[in-house]
Amino acid sequence: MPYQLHYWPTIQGRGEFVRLALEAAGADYVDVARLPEAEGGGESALGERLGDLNSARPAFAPPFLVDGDIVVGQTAAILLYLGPRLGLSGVGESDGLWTHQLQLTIADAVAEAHDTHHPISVGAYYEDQRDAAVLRARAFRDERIPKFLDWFERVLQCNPAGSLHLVGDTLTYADLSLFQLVDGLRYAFPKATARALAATPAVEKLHVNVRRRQSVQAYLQSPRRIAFNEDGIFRRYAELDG
Ligand SMILES: N[C@@H](CCC(=O)N[C@@H](CS)C(=O)NCC(=O)O)C(=O)O
Repeated sequence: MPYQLHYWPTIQGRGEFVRLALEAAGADYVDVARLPEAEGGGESALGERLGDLNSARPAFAPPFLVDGDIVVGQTAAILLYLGPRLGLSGVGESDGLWTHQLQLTIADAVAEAHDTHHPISVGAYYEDQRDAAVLRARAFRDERIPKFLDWFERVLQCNPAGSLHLVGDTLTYADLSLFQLVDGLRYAFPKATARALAATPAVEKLHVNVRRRQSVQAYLQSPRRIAFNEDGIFRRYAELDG
């Protein structure tokens, strides 16, 4: 039975962290909402599933993963579940826990990146909160991007198995997610991210190396990879970069 990923069909968003893990591992999965409506896909199917009153353990928001009887929501929890099954969470409990912590930190950074364009309300238009967004983005660029990337640089440099991976000496979903975080930051804040990456060479190298992996490269070049756009989490608004 293929894994079923349920996520918005037109954005990378948080679903991309799950897509990358499934793709990098060559897992059998269906991106359900991207199927035609006639085949049970589309946004309406996603909404129906979220609103299913028969579910005793409903997901709060996409992404969520269905694997037989199991339904897992929350990006970091989905990856915690998939990690050992896909061979992407290192070796043993300690590596698994560390990989999960790294993912939760990436989730923090993703939430902050989102809040640069929606600092007042998730439900209001960007244009109606642009002034606050400009202030929020400045602080994110000047303080938070360097702080997050510096911390990941330190983790890479301190890894006893070498600075090519965050955990041990093999690929984990944390490496894939850091790749995606850097990719998103580079899209949304090209100038600020270039400055931060100049001081974090191991992070930059990880980004290059993950992109070069055969399965990742094949995915990125496929129609399954949705391009960044201004409906997703990482949005390019010239007034927010600098
Ligand atoms: N903490 C959750 C956040 C999930 C989330 O915010 N999903 C967004 C799309 S990326 C959504 O559709 N949210 C709808 C809502 O919060 O009402 C996760 O990491 O999965």
